[in-house]
Amino acid sequence: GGKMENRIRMIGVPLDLGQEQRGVDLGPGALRYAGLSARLTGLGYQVEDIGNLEVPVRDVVTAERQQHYLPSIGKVCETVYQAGRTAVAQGCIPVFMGGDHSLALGSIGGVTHEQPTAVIWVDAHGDFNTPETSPSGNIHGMVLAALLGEGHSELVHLGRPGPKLSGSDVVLIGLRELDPQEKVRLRESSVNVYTMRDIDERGIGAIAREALGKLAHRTRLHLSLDLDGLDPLEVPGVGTTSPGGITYREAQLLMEIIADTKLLCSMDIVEINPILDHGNRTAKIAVELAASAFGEAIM
Ligand code: 4U7
Ligand code: MN
Ligand code: MN
Ligand code: MN
Repeated sequence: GGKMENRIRMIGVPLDLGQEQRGVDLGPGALRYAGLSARLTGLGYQVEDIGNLEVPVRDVVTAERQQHYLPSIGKVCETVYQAGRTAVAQGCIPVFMGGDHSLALGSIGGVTHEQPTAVIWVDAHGDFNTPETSPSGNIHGMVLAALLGEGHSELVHLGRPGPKLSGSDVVLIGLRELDPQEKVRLRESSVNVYTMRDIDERGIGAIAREALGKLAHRTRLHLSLDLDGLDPLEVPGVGTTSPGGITYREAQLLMEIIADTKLLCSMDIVEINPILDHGNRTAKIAVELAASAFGEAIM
């Protein structure tokens, strides 16, 4: 591990079952249309797009609605897990194109199968609810908790038994909307948290460097980019908008500082909702950010 591989494998996961709004299942198409593959190829990577993994259409699995689609999300994430595990075993960098954030149960599970991996989780939300603390019951708000071993056992033991991460392997950046009990849980955890207040006070450059310092015990890095971490004024095409987010420029600097480490081994691009977007702007910005994270520099 450690050195950045030269092959990128794009994996579409048109999963919208982790939340209630229609449209996030169109994310992979929006990212392709915005030119993700060509941009990464232009950086010198060998890029392979393996298409979309099979995801049941929500209208077909209506019987699971009361369970918030837990069985189907579990099944999809098993396939995501295997795709991630395989990509890493074959020396590829998997880029998971969501879809909602629940796919990260599979992606992060899979990429940590052989070797531990640190995670930078960019988000307005903590995604740290359990079924007991969640006000919505939506799985996309429970993903990080499940990866750390708490919540639905179908999710906690997905792919391989037990937790996939420890709190100290994770940094959350961009938080500004936590549910009351989620906040308590997060405070009591060992997860490293940088809220919007931290970014406002200290600047994203300082935060990015400190965040990477907290993860220096690992030689592999996964970036889980929930586009709602950015400000909805700049990135309107997301389901759960929260005002006052990371600006485009701040996000660029964060990506560039991540690229400098050369440790980025896998990435999720999630929560893009093209139906709520204006002219595919959100996917275009996501492509710009992915290019920076994988080493594109201005000069
Ligand atoms: B996302 C929420 F209640 N906390 O649990 C919940 F506010 O992956 C939102 O970050 C979760 O977009 C958002 O449903 C999950 C809610
Ligand atoms: Mn979010
Ligand atoms: Mn999220
Ligand atoms: Mn969201």
